[in-house]
Amino acid sequence: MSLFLEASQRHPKPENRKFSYGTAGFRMKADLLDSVVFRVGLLASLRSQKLQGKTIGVVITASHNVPEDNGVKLVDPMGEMLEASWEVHATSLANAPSDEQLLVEYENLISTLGVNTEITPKVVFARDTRESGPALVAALQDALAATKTDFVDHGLLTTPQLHYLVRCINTIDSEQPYGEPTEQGYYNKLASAYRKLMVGIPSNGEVTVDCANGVGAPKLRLLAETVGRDVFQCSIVNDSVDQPSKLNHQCGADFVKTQQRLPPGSHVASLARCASLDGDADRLVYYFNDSDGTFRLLDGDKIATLAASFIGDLTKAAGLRSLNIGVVQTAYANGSSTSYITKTLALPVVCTPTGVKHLHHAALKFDIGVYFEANGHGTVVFSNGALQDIAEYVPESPAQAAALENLKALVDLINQTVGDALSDLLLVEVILAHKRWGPKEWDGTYTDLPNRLVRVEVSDRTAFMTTDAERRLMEPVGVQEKIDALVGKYKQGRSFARASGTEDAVRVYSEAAERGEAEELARLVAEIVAQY
Ligand code: G16
Repeated sequence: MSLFLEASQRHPKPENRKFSYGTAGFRMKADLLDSVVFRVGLLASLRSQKLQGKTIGVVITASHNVPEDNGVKLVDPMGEMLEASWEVHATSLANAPSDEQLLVEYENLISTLGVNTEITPKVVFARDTRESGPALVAALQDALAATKTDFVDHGLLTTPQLHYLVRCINTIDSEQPYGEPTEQGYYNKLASAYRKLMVGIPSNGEVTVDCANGVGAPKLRLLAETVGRDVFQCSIVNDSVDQPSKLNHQCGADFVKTQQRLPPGSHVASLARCASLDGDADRLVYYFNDSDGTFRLLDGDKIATLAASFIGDLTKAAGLRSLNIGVVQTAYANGSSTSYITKTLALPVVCTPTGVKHLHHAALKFDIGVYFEANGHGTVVFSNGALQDIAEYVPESPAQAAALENLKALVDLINQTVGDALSDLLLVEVILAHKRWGPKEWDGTYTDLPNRLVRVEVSDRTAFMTTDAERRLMEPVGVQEKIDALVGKYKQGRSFARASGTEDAVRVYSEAAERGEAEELARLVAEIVAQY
């Protein structure tokens, strides 16, 4: 074990720091992450051995966060987020105070989890464009070398591309291979599905895509080339990946969603479709300027409703009426979207805590589960039963056959492992083209209640404990009662506060019947929160 200790000594844990595996892995200032990434590498290797040598993924990214931050998360064999029960192991390894204690923790995990250390572990990894990425990759490689892990460095990829690769690698010899395990294989799969869905459908013209100056820019360019300009035209903006300080700065999906305005410097005609990705291209929001110059946001809720209604229509048209479709949202979902789904689309809605890991699992309970966070992170998952029904169904008419072919192509177009901005972009483009809708028609499906999301800095965000899918605070004691008293004063008022799992802050969300009231409610709840 001297190899282990020697390697660990090169990655000392900062003193007096407590790390925890949050909404999307570990995320913080990049200069605090070296030991954490090293230890995540150790856990990735153990997880692979525990799962009989299946390939585990590691992504080094801080997604929507500021350029100085970075993060690391693990990807399970089917391309899903790390199983929740292993998050505590990640946290305990990350917090072992010394190299010797780290070794003790590591060996404890081997024995308590019954890990067979004879198995050669396999790990693949990738990173986003942050300046701190290469040094953190070196820390990860150190751990993988110390544990004699077979690994492949995939360099720069979007987070969902790495999820895709992990699933492809682990299913290559199975009955349901997910695809070719290469980056080009990813583009080919999406492009071929998109082209099938666009046969005979006039293209909707150009979409402008703000890539947050992140990894999504070069990857979208490659995807667009593979799809072909005859069916997919996009204008890529905010693509300065060579200037790391510009990442997510005044642009990107998080900026547009929270500021509810165009990225400064945008020059787009009214009613032109615009979209923004985030720093690792796992979130997507759409928006446009109305003819009177008003900014209109088409966020994750609008993408979910668009996808759910289209898939619902398609399954019916194909004759697959028995497939149950459901939508999964979080507390951030606009109240109008939830009413629209339940009343107009007549589909069930489930609410989970924030974090794709929670939504994904809830979505798997439906035959077809559509899950999106309002911030634009989401996808659609098809159960094995649904996939089988779609594969085996014998259409009874040419119309059913055509709908069935489209449904099959849709299954391939959607990255079912995790929310994927590039795949979701093509999905939205296909649906709008099929419906012959511009952004205004899409926006007109329902009207969002005015809302506001505020970030509040507090001395200790861990003091904020929630219940009821994060809609109510249990601690600090008494805060929820104060929020309730305020909310009661506003027509259609709703507000909640929860600690962020990716930033050192508490988020406050509010909505109300009038814009001014939603703003005021958010400000007053933020004032309450800031006192703690
Ligand atoms: C991550 C998670 C999302 C979550 C977001 C914000 O997104 O993957 O599920 O909505 O963080 O989480 P929180 O409010 O806890 O900070 P991303 O795009 O940053 O990876």
